Amino acid sequence: MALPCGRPRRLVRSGRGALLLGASLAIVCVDCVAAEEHVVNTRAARWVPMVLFIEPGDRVVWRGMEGHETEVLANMAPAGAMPWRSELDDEGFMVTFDQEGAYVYTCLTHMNAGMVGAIVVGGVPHNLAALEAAVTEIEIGRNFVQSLLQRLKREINRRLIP
Ligand SMILES: [Cu+2]
Repeated sequence: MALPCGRPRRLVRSGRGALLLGASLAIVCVDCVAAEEHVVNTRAARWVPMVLFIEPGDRVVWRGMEGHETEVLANMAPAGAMPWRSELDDEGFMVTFDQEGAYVYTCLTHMNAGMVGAIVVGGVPHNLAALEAAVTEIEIGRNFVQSLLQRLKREINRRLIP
């Protein structure tokens, strides 16, 4: 049974079907968005990848965190989303993203060196205008966040808009 959604599927046998011993095992598509885990790495004072596209329910794990921390920027996440902030050196820090939209984060230690990144959850984010408004509130590293948003929009156009 294949549904044309292009996402991995979690298949389970129903209890009743399993009892039928192969006569006709009932296999149902429970959900078409089985959670995936994505890795953001560090390379010098950069996040790799700088812009990451994921689906709701997916997890992001930050690696190579020695000397770094990850923290979502104020007002740069979808309304109602849980902000995150790791400790310094928190290798394997992990966030599960349930809310759709775009998130912009930094390593505060290296914000003035341009260590900013973005995560897009779901389709074309609904909060781009809010992100652009919030940029004006940033004092240190604003130009880096501005160029990140330009890159974010380019990648959205390339990846999400047919
Ligand atoms: Cu850093």
